[in-house]
Amino acid sequence: MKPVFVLNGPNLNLLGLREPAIYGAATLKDVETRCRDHASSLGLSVDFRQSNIEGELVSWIHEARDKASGIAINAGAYTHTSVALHDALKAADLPCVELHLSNVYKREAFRHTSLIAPAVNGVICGFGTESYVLALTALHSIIIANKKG
Ligand code: CA2
Repeated sequence: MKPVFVLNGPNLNLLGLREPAIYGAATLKDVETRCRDHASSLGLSVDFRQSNIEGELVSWIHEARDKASGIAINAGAYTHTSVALHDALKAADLPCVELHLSNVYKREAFRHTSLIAPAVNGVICGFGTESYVLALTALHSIIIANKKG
């Protein structure tokens, strides 16, 4: 099976290095390891990437159309601003799950709006690193259901 793309947006390279009270102590490398372990327990593989550049994330979503079986995306702050990511996810025509480490609804009002949520199957937020694990489980369920249907 093609890998699941796990895409991470701006500033997530700083995970574990700053603001542990909000985002926890795990580094992005720790998150990647957790994703790889969980994916392999589900029989999936992951292609794990991070970029601070909106256009690079758009290009990776385009790449996923041919090379991935689904997308789990923490688009970081672009979640709240990016029509380009919305359009790319819609065009990807793949199972997609949006995820966030923090509960964005307990935070500033500008984080309460997601421009990408209408372009994905579902949204997971507020569970720290576990949000990635839950997103992979959800993607796996959608992929299996699509195969049966
Ligand atoms: O909770 C999440 O996962 C977010 O996607 C994280 C974004 C934020 O803009 C979203 O509203 C919610 C920010 C990622 C920045 O991560 C940092 C990690 C450590 C230090 C500074 C930033």
